[in-house]
Amino acid sequence: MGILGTGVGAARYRTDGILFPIDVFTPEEIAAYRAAFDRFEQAEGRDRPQERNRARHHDQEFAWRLATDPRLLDVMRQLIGPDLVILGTDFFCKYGDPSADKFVAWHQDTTYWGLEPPVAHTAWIAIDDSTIENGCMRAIPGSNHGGLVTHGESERAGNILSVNQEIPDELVDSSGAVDVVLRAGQISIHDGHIFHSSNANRSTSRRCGMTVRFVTPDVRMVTERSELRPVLVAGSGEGTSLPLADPPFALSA
Ligand SMILES: O=C(O)CCC(=O)C(=O)O
Repeated sequence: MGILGTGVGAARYRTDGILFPIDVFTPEEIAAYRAAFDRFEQAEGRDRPQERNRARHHDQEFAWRLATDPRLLDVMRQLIGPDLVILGTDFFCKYGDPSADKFVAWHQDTTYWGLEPPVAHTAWIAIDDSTIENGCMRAIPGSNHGGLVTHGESERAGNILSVNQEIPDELVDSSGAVDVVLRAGQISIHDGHIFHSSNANRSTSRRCGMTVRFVTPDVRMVTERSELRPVLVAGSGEGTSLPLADPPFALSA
């Protein structure tokens, strides 16, 4: 039956565009992954993983193991089908410094990803606890059904999105927004069309998550994105036009 149980989770995901919290990693497992991430962050500096580095699952085994954990792939299969390609991974970290105003503006993921159709799904893995105080993700359930909207540029300093994009205020009704609170080791899944954001970290501790961007092999990349090296992690990629890379490490059984 899989980690999501009956089909209720998949039906809710289709309606809401977001599903959480889903228990995937045990406290011991995520503590080991956090230690690996801490070493990576220390070696590379805080900003490197922060800079939307989309391919570190290709050279960091801990990131590959997180992204391709069989339980996570099982969740994704239940939501989007048997054939799964990882398009990229990112780290979203906000540090516990009350003076740091880093936030994520309201946006839809697939606006600028150059995909046709623009359909992708993200697993957000909580490396640290993600709480209202430390700036957990927020999302507006159901906002995934209105198509992609034109984004503008944020006028507020501190938006950590790659091109400072933001959905104009008049298009965002945040009255129905939910706080995607997760314990370390839990994950959420969101649709690439859902309106989502996150507030600044007002706590004294780090809030870090790793995102894993999934597509199905029928999706095409219509914009050249050399930093993305899609990799097939489940099922068949037959007939795909995606420039599939070899898996950097073996998949877990
Ligand atoms: O981690 C965050 O605060 C935002 C994440 C996000 O925007 C995304 O996963 O697309």
